[in-house]
Amino acid sequence: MNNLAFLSLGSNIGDREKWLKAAIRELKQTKGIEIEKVSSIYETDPVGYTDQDLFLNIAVKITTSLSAYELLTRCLQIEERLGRVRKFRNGPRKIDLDILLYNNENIEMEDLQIPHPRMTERAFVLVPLLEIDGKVKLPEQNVSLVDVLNEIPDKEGVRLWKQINGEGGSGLFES
Ligand code: PH2
Ligand code: MG
Ligand code: MG
Repeated sequence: MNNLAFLSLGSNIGDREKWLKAAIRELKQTKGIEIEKVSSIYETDPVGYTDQDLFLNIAVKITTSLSAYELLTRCLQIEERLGRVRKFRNGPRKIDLDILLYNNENIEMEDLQIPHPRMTERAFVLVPLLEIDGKVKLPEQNVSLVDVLNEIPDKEGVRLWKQINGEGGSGLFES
């Protein structure tokens, strides 16, 4: 498990917590993925397309032997397995798994960009991410993501919904 990655998960359809838990379970069951840390759950106002229900968002820290592209493929498989239907961009979804960071790499492929190109504009990504690692940085940049978050105007759209209950591990999502 020699690669470190951070993921952002979101859901705003049906039993949102159930979809997040199911996605964590699928990640855990993946050979080559070890869950290191899961954030508290935040309830967040929709960003981009605003005429939809509130989201639950979390961040997850993993170590993995998968390449970034294999990890993307696995994330998309999990979305599919959990029955995600894609209607339109930024629209409602049962479950979304996005790769935020993969080691310190910059990856520019047609269907995979790392760091996630919109992560620095989104408080619903940065608040949970910084909860699990307050020192995380963008590759080759010496800017603190805490400072980036402080510049974002919509932070009040991100509210703690269920606090992590344990030390380390995946707290809320154990068993
Ligand atoms: N995901 C989007 C678009 N807008 N808004 C919130 N609050 N949470 C999300 O996960 C989200 C969003 C596209 O993936
Ligand atoms: Mg997304
Ligand atoms: Mg996505």
